[in-house]
Amino acid sequence: MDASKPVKKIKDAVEKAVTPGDRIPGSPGSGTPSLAEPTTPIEPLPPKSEQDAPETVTPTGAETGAPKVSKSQQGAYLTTSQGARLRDTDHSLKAGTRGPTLLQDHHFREKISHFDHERIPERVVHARGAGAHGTFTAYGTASEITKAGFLAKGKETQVFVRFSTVLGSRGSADTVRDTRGFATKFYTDEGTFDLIGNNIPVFFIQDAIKFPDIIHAGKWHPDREIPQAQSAHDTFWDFVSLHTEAQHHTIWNMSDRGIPRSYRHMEGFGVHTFRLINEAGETVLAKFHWKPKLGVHSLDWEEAQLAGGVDPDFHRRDLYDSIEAGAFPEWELGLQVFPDTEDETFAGIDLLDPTKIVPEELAPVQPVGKLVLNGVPTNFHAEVEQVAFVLGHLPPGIDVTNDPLLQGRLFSYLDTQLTRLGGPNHSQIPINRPHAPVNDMLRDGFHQHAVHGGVAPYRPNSLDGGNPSTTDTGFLDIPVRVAESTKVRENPVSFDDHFSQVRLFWRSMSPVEKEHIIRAYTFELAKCYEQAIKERQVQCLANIDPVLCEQVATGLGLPVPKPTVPFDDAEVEASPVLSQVGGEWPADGRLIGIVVDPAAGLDGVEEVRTAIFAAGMVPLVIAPHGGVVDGVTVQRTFATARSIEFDAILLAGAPAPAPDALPARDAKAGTPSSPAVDPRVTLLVEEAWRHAKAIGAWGAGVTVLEQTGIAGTPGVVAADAGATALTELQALLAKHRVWQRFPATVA
Ligand code: HDE
Repeated sequence: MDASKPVKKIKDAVEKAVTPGDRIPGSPGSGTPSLAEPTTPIEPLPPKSEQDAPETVTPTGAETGAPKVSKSQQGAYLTTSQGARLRDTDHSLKAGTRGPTLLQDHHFREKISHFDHERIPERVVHARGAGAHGTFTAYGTASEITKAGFLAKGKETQVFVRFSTVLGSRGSADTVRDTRGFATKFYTDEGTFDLIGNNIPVFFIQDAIKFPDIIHAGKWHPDREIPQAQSAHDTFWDFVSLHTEAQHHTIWNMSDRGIPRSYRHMEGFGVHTFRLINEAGETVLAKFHWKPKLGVHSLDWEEAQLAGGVDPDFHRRDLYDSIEAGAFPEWELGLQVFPDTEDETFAGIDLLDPTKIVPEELAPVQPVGKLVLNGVPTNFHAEVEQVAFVLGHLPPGIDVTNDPLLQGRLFSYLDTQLTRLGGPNHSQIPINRPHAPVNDMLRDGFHQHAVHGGVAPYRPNSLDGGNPSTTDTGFLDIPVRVAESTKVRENPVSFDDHFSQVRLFWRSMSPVEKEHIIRAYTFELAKCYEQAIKERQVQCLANIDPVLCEQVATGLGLPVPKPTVPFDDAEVEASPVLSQVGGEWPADGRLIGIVVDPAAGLDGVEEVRTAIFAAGMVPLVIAPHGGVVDGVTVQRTFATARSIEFDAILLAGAPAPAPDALPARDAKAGTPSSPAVDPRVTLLVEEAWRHAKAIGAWGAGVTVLEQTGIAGTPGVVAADAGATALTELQALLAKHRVWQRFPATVA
């Protein structure tokens, strides 16, 4: 990261965010006259055709360039959709001031009717999401194995990425326990490449035909449409306990991977094995991985639940705030590469089985390029809602394998857009337009935007000069031999192993991560009503690990069953790279809350803020009330600050209870008490401590540590000066959490 620029941008963004009035002409202190409406007419909008002209590429042409800039709301005069200027848009046309509205009011009808149709169907899965623009730059390291041009050394390609949860509706909370989608559209010169992955490297099912089953089980119950965005209910556990190939994906969901800290802190996986081909016609098999620059980090479960209520947009906000602040999210794209052997296995692992990983210790992930997200959407609907990822969008050099899950997805993604985006011309929507020249012979249909010339959209033709023609440099379906076989509805025998890699995952976890997994299973199953379902899942756990099974069964008050699938310990090794604990990572964009006490003054606070900005992080000052205190702008008040927002807390004072604080109670006496520190500050600190966050204090702030009883515990820093407290806090943040604070009852 460029050392100076992002810091300044972060600072600017924070300053802007705290005084939004400054950005609104006419608001107090903005320096502009107070106006209800703009009075200086600016140039009227250009004709609609020009407003809509694709500045990137035409549906049939090759003009690439800067992304289209919307001109909405910039012209002086309000018009109808047809460009007729309007005198009034606030009153409908009526038969007298007290009379009924007239059907004749065409402006009213256009306005209301368009509004009535503003929504489109949400995605059948992955409905809730957020998207961003960025650039992918290739290292050139993949050029020997694939001829895909966007992977050639130094090549820069524009991308659009959409992150999502799977189960919830569009308005559901970001921080639920779920798989996350990580879909990337590369606008390559050779045609669009959509890499549609998840943050979990395996899937619930091995065959696409079962997708409706797992999704019907995971989504809400059909009678009452509850629960929303949850796997903690009977139908989900009914399915995964009966359908044991789902157990691998399920343990990833129950681990901390199911509740990411942010989209910036997630890995991404293409899941399936793909086949790559180089210029010489040689092929390899490969799996795609995204590795985040900031490491893989998660929320604490209680923190995730609180965030669901306090800030349901937690992940969206983090993505957009970090981009606007200049702390651009970054990932490296990497490949695991395997020889293209006839049996399509590697180290005994069937590469066509999407419920299996290949441990990175056996096949290291080789970096092939870098993704930087540096642009927020201009319009959520136009871009994030209308982006259509389609698995068959492949450039020359990348092809599919016979993975039966992948094969089914090749149908579903194109098909679903017909309903969602209303017809077959969704590739002409600006966000979906390829940046490569398009010269197809697809014609007509709903929402056709192109005015195609010519008379012969067919081949062969002589009337349009025989154009367009095909070329040997085009997309190549790699001529893989398909074994002579009989039509069957069966899986290969190798797909029958449903437990060895679940055991591998469990054994790769650190004690604290195992503890979290135990708690997650216990929580989710305790939310089920059917005893038989709980027992069946506990039986599955017996086939994964005796300690896991025993602890969950105890938590549920159930007997501990014996395994029914034999353990072959020799085959099961750990993959340490799967653990999130250990290692140190950049803390870019982390949020540090600074609690101040205006009554005692803000000594040292400004210096600490400057040092936090300089470290690429974001300080947010928390005070009893808003405004400016001792020259320092307050960003959060005790009423608006909740622990979930902050990665660490610094206490610069010990503020006494403010008048608007809820009365605290002396728990033993049951009577109101008069605490020395505002109870909202105490709650903030207690929650941050419980969620294993770093906490520092200096000066009077140290007394808060004492009063909450956390002084001297791991990850709690009492210092003489703010600078010292911050330095120690930074060292703790690099490890993400103060892991020692979580109880570790399993080895
Ligand atoms: Fe998807 N999936 N999926 N999926 N999927 C969709 O396509 C489907 C699967 C993934 O941000 C849908 O445009 C089937 C695996 C992401 O717009 C739909 C099967 C993986 C997104 C669909 C799978 C994914 C989707 C719904 C089993 C990880 C969000 C809306 C064969 C590798 C894309 C849409 C976005 C979305 C079908 C399994 C990832 C219905 C049939 C495995 C990230 O087409």
